Amino acid sequence: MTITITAFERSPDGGKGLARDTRVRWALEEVGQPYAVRLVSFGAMKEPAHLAVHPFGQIPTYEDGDLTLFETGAIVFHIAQHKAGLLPDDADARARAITWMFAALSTIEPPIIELQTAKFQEGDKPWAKARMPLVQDRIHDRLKQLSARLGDADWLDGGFSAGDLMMVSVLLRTRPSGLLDEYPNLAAYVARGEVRPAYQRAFAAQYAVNKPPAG
Ligand code: GTB
Repeated sequence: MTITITAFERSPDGGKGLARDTRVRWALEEVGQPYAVRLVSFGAMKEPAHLAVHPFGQIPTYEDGDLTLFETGAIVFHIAQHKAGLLPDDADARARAITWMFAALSTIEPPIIELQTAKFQEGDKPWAKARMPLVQDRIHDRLKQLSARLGDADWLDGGFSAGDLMMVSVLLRTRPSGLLDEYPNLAAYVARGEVRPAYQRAFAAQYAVNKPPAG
């Protein structure tokens, strides 16, 4: 049975790999699982056929036979649970890696998304400029704490895991803002994730779809 994920027909980021299908592609590449991609337009995402797969009309989704999943946390966790390579065998280490997945999604990602919302959806509001430092401070608080925890380690808890895959994916979203450059160990951590062959393959696959038209 072929595993099929969904992705933007054309990502607004022009191939920077910031849309969330990249983290699912990366997980599939890490475990050596081939997959197919169904591209969906913004319009099609809100149509009944896609809403039946994703109740919120978003990408990515994951289909494997009768199993349909949405939410990247659930998808990456499912892949990591069923294929070797993303979670340690030791039960405690496994639980800690899963904890980092949750930390990435529920503690680090929200303020990062808030910054993007403040810039792109609320940037023209009269209060936008005054609010921006607050939004940036909330990201700095979290990045400072994460940077202190990572220290000079390569990965968050021993070897590379699904926790790192998710954390690097989330941190990558700060790149356009330049915020990450203020934390050299986090910037190096993200770079270590990006040079992994599995990430490179995932990035190349989404870039092939989303790269800006030539000329
Ligand atoms: N919590 C869900 C998950 O983790 O799966 C969030 C899914 C989600 O936000 N999907 C976005 C989507 O489908 C795409 S990734 N949006 C369309 C909609 O809601 O109508 C978010 C995203 C979009 C674009 C960029 N970009 O251009 O840089 C980056 C990230």
